[in-house]
Amino acid sequence: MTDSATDNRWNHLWINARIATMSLNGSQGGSAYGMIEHGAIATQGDRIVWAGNMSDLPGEPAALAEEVTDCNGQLVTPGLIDCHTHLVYGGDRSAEFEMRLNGASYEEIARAGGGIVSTVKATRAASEDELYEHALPRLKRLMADGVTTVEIKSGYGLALEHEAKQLRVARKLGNDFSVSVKTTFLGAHALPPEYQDRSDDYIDMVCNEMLPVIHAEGLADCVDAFCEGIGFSVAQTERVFEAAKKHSLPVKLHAEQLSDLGGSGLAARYNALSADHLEYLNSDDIAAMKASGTVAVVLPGAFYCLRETKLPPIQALRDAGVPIALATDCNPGSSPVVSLLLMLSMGCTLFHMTPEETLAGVTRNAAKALGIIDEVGTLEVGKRADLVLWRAKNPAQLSYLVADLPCQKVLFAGQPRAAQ
Ligand code: DI6
Ligand code: FE
Repeated sequence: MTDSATDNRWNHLWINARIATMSLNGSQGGSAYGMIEHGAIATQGDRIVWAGNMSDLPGEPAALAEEVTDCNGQLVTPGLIDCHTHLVYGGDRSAEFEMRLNGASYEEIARAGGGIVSTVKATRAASEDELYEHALPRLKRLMADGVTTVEIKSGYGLALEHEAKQLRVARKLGNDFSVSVKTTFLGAHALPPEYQDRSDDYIDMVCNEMLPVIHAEGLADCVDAFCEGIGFSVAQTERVFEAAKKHSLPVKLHAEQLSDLGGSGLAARYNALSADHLEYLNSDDIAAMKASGTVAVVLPGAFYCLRETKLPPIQALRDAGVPIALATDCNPGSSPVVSLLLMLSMGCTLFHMTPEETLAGVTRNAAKALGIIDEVGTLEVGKRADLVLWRAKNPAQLSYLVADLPCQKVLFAGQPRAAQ
């Protein structure tokens, strides 16, 4: 027995690991994946306190840490980060999916009360407890893929009471489970039926009535909007960004998903953390995003489900050096997806990203897209100890196997996570 008062050993030491630190791109002159081939990594409390080559360890593992895990040459990565989800919502849209495949048009479905408005109705009708129970299996499914941080947006309430309810559920999920939740206020997601033909009035309400209360209650870490023909204009989005700025909240944007309105350029002007979707992104806005450090978040689940044919400009983003992140966009309409590993596969197959780019897209660059790169996203001393041990040696297996790589162990904030 050791006396814990005098025990200055690390809490946990992982040895004989292939550590994909993700701290540098292979193409930036580091080793691919920031790999340490014969690595060890130590945690103390919720932090990483040592990471390096086995041969540089300052002693025998058993003498260095209370608990030692021998990884037998298997892969360790940062905990995965899903930086764009709409995980908390009511109802589902499977009937609408079926109607569409039986020939109904999107418009007919909308007239019959379907589409995004049907999710708004179901979300408004659901109690906080019901929303929580409904969201829980989706969160657990993400966690089963090694996700340790997830962003959750509002946007299906479209009225203060219901937007706040969605965000409270998101916060509660983060408090109740071994996962970090970042919340985003997306009041400007769609026009609620009671504001039909009065979109400017709705934006006034979002800026002057909803956002101040959401902010005062500490419910939002960030502000987002849907800048699109079927969403809100660039001018309306700018008003939302101005309101966010007044409250010192960072912004991000759904932009260039269905058409090129220049939302990404606006996002860059407001130093947005990210612009997301981007199939129709133009080269001027790519340059603007590079200059402002705005991350490009691509969403292959929505691309796939909508049978989009226009690819996001991955090569141009790559050439410009814009960091690219990858996320599920988990939502009941355009991306009923709850596997982040599936997005790695689709990122490679549909978007022609490399396996290293897709892994960076759900670690380092996803952390940048959430403004938390100083805290997570790479395996470096001082960062929170969120890491995953995989039943694999080669990191390409994360994207090669189609959503089918089991994680062997997950450490969240230094604590081993129980199987969900
Ligand atoms: N873009 C999308 O694809 C989703 N929201 C957004 O801004 C669609 C959401 C839905 O159909 O429920
Ligand atoms: Fe989205």
